[in-house]
Amino acid sequence: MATEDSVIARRDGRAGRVLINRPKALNALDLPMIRAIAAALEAWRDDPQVHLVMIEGAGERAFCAGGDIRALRQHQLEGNRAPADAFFAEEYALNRAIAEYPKPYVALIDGICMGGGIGVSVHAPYRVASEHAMFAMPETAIGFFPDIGASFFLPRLPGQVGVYLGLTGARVSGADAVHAGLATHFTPRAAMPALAAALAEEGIAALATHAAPLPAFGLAEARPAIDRCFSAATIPELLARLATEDSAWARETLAALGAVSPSALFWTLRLLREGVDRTLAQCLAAEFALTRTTMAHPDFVEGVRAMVVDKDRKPRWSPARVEDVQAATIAALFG
Ligand code: QUE
Repeated sequence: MATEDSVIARRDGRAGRVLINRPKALNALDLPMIRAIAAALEAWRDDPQVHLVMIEGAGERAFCAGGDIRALRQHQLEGNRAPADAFFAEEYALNRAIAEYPKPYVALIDGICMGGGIGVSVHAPYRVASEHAMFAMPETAIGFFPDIGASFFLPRLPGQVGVYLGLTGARVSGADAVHAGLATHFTPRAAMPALAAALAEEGIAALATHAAPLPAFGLAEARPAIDRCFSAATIPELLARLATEDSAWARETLAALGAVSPSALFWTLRLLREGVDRTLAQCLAAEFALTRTTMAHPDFVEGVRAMVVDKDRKPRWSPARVEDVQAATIAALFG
């Protein structure tokens, strides 16, 4: 059955190994895949032969590019809420199970890691990124919001870096992911198979012996401006602060924020600020509630159309301008 092949779970020495195996779809997660990963973790929880868990993506391009958002858009268009409820409930339960897993869990990230891919890695204690890793939380570009526990982990990254990443969808290299706190170790692609073999043979101690020197933080120069601008209380204030910065980074960042859903900027900033005082479980519950209201906003269907379905990259947001987003409309989405 295809759903069995899309996740391969096997024991290798001291390790339980999960391979996310849908490389043609950049290993994007659907509900059967989420169930298969959850089932493997459950089976290994009390298996004395399994001392740690490893998770990898098949192929050279992606660890995991997110969720099967195209199918969720189609169900939304048909007025069928049940598939999204099931998908997000089980995806977020898996995110939490990973955070609370009683054995070491190591994600080997050697390619694209976005959205749901971050969800099956960032909550674990060990996230190894290669020079081919590319991290992003790009959901504002599809009229959605950074979910999978992002309202817990983004506000806990250094300064305002997480808020910057969550609003802009900016891409982060493997080395920068370590500096930013999304990853914990930097290991080149060429050393990944040896690391996996050593983890299977020796256990978690092998992590320390396969690291490479970490390149400098690509965002170091922008860090003061990130903290100055992304600490703003509102989106208009944030944009006004960026406009006073005279740098290529500020101009690129304004352009990035100008392309995503204006409404998504508002609901994402509110969600991320509220996450500061919440537990992971509380964040996931708030995110689940927000999936129901934001998916019914026209920007979700339009954003997925423009970025994932038609790929014209020309979404027609409603409203189209930040100035026209109504505070009451955003507040209503939070119930
Ligand atoms: C923004 C996003 C996503 C995206 C593109 C964006 C996203 C997502 C996918 C995606 C990737 C691979 C697939 C697929 C969907 O693309 O969240 O079906 O095979 O899951 O610009 O947030």
